[in-house]
Amino acid sequence: MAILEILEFPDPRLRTVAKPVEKVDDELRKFINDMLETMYDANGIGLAASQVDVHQRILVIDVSEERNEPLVFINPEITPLTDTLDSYEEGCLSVPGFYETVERPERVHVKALNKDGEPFEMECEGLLATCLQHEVDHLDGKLFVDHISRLKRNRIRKRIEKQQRQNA
Ligand code: GNR
Ligand code: NI
Repeated sequence: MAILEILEFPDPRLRTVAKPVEKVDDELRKFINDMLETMYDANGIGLAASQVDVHQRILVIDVSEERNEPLVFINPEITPLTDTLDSYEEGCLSVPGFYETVERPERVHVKALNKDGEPFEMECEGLLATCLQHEVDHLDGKLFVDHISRLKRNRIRKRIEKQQRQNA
């Protein structure tokens, strides 16, 4: 197991559109275990492969209290189930320290492969639906800050760039 480095906004690599996984094998499962370890270590409720600079359509989520219900989605396809939007104060491990309200469909259907490469489908709502859409955005090279005003986004970018300069 290994803890992977998480890319931070405005790193252009976060804008890469991830490619579908072609084969679910032991090597991929090892990477998925590293993603889960990285997500738990960072206290995140989700992580997309894009955030660790692997541009394949893989994401992991755990929205349980006890942090013992890992969900793995490979090649996820989501469809909104309602026009009703839900607002959540979103954060992102790639935009550390910033939280903004984002509206997204409150219920979605998802079809994906599990870690054994088997297809499954489920309906999601609440925080799970929000997190899933946030992670699929990452696979498409999008970040939650793309859903807020340009003014707010630029302000966040400048503050993170300043922090990165101080850490360098
Ligand atoms: O840990 C995370 N919390 C969170 C809170 C509200 C909406 C989405 C998220 S996902 C985020 C982890 C992350 O950056 N995943 O890409
Ligand atoms: Ni994120």
